Amino acid sequence: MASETDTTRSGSTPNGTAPDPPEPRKVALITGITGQDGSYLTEFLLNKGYDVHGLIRRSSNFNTQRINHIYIDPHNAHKARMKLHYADLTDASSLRRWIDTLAPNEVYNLAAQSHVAVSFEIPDYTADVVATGALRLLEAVRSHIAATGRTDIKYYQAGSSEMFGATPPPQSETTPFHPRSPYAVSKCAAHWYTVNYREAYGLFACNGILFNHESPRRGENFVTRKITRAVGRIKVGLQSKLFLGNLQASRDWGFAGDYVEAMWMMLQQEKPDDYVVATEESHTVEEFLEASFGYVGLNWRDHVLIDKRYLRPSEVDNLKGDATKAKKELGWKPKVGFQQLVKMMVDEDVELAKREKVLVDAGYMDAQQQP
Ligand code: NDP
Ligand code: GDR
Repeated sequence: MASETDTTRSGSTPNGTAPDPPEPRKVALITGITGQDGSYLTEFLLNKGYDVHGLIRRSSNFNTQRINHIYIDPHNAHKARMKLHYADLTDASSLRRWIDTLAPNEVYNLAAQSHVAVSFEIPDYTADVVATGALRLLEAVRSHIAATGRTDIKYYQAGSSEMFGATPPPQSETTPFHPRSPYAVSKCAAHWYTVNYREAYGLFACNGILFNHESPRRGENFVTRKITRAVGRIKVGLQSKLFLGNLQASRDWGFAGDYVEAMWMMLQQEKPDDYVVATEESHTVEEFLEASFGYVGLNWRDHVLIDKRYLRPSEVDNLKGDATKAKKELGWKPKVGFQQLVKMMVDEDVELAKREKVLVDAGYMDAQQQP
């Protein structure tokens, strides 16, 4: 994390002249800061010396678990480099207010109803947050620029490989979109809003078209984490069955920690542009099962059952990115490969399951319950 002393340096230079005033810290504003990517991006930007502001939505439960480790109590606010504010992508006034108040240099729009299957259940809410939400935020940035004359604001839009949908791999920036869910259609709209604000108003706005990226912080109802959570719990005896849907879908799975770096890199370029970010390697859900159960000496076939509830009305069969442009122009490349990702997730989830087991054995938790 950036040192506090950075802004409190004083004194004169060896030749007696007054030192240059310290560079003001860059300010980043992140929507979706409580999500998987928001937490990694926050850590990354704090390490780069940014002040980070995050927009969080009101919840009846605490929703800051992924960033608690970097949160500093407001009573010690002078030490805090990350601050949280209430807003919602469905509330334009809150977005405009925080853009005006915080005057960020970089805006990362990561907030979304990000679950593809759930988007079939709540399609218009998904569109409101994912598509119109992006438009509201772009409009807040545009009107802030119009009111202040600032030229130093950059915008990142969290685009998705789901936009390619039914178009066969390899998928690159020039591959046509063929979205297969309300979520993916909404991401296409957000993509084109971003392009339009770049063309119409000269906004420095980039679309990252990111393929699936996972981590131990991945939401537990995405397939990789659902599997590694089950592996951990089966290994320690808290669970025996795992219900899944389509095992033949193929995804290009990378590590979220690598992918947030690409987001930042896009905003450091001279010109705004759109980039595919991917490992260029694809695996089926079944291969993920083999790798994760096999890693702890289990056979997935003894535990996995198919539940039709997890099949989607229209599926995306095969995603595999071509990240040539990001590699060439950004100098980005993934550091964590498939097997390493699986091991990282399984290791953490076995440890988590062991802690749960202690609570279950002591009678503080039901085996069915998850903390
Ligand atoms: P998560 O689902 O982990 O996080 C989503 C975030 O959005 C959470 O902070 C959530 O808040 C917030 N959010 C949801 N609805 C609203 C709303 N109405 N107003 C404000 N905030 C809201 O997603 P990821 O971190 O995995 O993904 C980040 C972004 O990247 C998303 O836009 C996703 O669609 C996109 N993406 C993700 C990929 C991946 O593989 N992870 C690949 C490609 C794109 P809360 O914590 O309160 O729920
Ligand atoms: P995805 O991720 O839809 O690619 O979207 P998810 O992990 O949900 O599904 C991947 C594949 O696994 C199949 N699958 C199951 N999926 C879930 N969630 N639960 C199951 O039980 C199950 N069984 C099989 C799915 O059918 C699918 O084919 C993610 C999200 O992070 C999006 O926000 C992001 O834009 C894309 O990745 C890129």
